[in-house]
Amino acid sequence: MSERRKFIKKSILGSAIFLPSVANAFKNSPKEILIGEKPLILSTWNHGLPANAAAISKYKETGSILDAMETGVMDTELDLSNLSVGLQGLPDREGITTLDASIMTGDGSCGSVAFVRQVKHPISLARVVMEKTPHVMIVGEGARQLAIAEGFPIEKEELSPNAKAAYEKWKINSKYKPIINIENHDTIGMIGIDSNGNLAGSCTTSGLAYKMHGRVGDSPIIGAGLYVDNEVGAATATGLGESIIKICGSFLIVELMRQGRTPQEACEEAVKRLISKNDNINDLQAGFLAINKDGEFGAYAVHPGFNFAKGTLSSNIMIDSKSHF
Ligand code: SD4
Repeated sequence: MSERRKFIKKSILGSAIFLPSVANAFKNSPKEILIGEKPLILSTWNHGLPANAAAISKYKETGSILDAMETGVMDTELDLSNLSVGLQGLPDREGITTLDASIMTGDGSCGSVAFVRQVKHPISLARVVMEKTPHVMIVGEGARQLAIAEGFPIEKEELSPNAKAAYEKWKINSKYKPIINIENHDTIGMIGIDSNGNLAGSCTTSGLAYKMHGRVGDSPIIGAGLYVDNEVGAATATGLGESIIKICGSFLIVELMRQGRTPQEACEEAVKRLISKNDNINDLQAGFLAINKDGEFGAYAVHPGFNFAKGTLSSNIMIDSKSHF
């Protein structure tokens, strides 16, 4: 570790309170190494703030970073103003809302569900897959059946008023050009480290608006939307799932950190890779968050506009991510 890194680490970790200059340092100097306190929780977009608050309060209650990751994103799954997470999310082109979610802990345990209908908390169903089945991923009707067997309430299949209005509008032209650009996104990816250095993460979404029925994005794909390894760190993704799956985005970031890159450098390298593998780059947005086992963190996106919430026991703030363009 360089003397400068050691110094930053010492001076920030030495202080129990959050230094506001960290947010500015991030804005002004993307290559800067950012040190977070432990526990530290990062989550994507503005809804990350209430999600972090829910996660932190759960962590204080149970001391479990896994519980925190589940409870945190459950808050977003219930947020009626969010059109990309939970049953109130925008539907596919048939008018049906289908959900994807994944959860993972640093020992390699993971679970996910995809293309699931009528389940309010797909993240909790993903946790059931991880903890109660010998499988990693269960999809579609099988996932719904698992939810029923586990006593999850099955919701009536109807669009929220906001989603219905948006879908009716879309149907007028019903152009099949599903995109996630700098305006339409909202998936929540959350990663966290506890005070002992154990990592976990969660990711949940209704996916791409007006997608083909059955389309699954990166969020429930372990290694694409989420990856966690206690030996190294954790990463999560948001944005156009197809572009993220192509580069195994979250796994790539964790492996780059394993090779010695900082979280920030690893996120930047993943964005570069994503840009090199996708030619529709002007039309797509994608962003990554990463934490390493020392509590250093990073974020980077293809286009401007990506932000994330950073929560500790004593603070919860939004930070603007740097971007390639
Ligand atoms: C997907 N990655 O299904 C998700 C969508 C997303 O912000 O992240 N939106 O492709």
